[in-house]
Amino acid sequence: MTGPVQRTGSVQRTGTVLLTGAAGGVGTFLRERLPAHGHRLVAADRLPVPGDPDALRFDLGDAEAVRAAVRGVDAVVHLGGISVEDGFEAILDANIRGTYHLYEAVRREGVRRVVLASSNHAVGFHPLTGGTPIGSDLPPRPDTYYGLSKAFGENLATLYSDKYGVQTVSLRIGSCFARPRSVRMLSTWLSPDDCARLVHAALTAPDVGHTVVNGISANTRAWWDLSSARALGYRPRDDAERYAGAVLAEHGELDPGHVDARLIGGHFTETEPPGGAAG
Ligand code: NAI
Ligand code: 15L
Repeated sequence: MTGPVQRTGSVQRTGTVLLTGAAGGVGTFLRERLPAHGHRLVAADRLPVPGDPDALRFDLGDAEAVRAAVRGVDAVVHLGGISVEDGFEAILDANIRGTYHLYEAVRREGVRRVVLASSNHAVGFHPLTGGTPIGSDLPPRPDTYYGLSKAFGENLATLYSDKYGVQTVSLRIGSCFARPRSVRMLSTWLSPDDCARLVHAALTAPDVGHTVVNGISANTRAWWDLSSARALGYRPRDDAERYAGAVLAEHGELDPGHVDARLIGGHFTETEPPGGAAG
């Protein structure tokens, strides 16, 4: 292939896509949905991937295994790593070294496109702006070592784009679960179907360089501006509001002084790593 996109009839195909973190929550949503968007997946995780005996199994700390996994693929969707706060050493190994190994492998094997799972926690200490939509151009302000590792991933993507021409779309994902679990998630929810739409847009948009986009559904209570994601072709169809009655009946409205109503990262800003920083 000469670029990340091939057109076959009305379906845009990106060829073979390596999906790291395929055994996890988002990985499972995408394994179920991306093939319908025209993508052929190779699943990978350090754990067995349920229902996929052909999935690759390796730790992102193993640079040679990572390189072998990307050999011959057309793009990578990189979800693998620790997805919540943890001790610094654990985050360093899985998220920082692991993402470095991924980019080195991609560069050396000539893979042109990465879709990188970043997070709202890369910018979690920014205040909520009370009505003004928050763009995807916020500078890093991590709320945890986890968020710091996501800011690292975004910076690494910029370096590999500028220096080596590896293209990346970094997704600052809000909360991707089957349904919103809290009042905060009425704003931050990314539905599984919209997640697949967003990843498809990120895989197929031309000439992205390194583009950072916010990743949520078309939520009535959204804080985030989706214009950069829409510019890639993302058209969200879901809205967390359909769950608002049930969520509010369970949790009640947020007090304006609650951290989930004041800061992008919400309660992550008050989260300590288990066992202390070196845990
Ligand atoms: P998850 O924790 O369910 O899945 C992560 C997967 O990565 C797991 O299957 C795990 O086995 C694998 N993994 C962890 N360390 C690894 C290593 N060293 N080597 C190989 N595989 C390893 O997380 P989830 O929710 O599916 O999130 C996927 C990605 O999206 C993560 O990078 C997460 O940080 C990011 N994200 C998720 C959000 C969400 O709401 N689910 C929000 C923002 C970002
Ligand atoms: C994340 O980055 C986490 O991976 C996920 O578990 C959620 O906590 C999400 O952010 C969120 O902010 O709701």
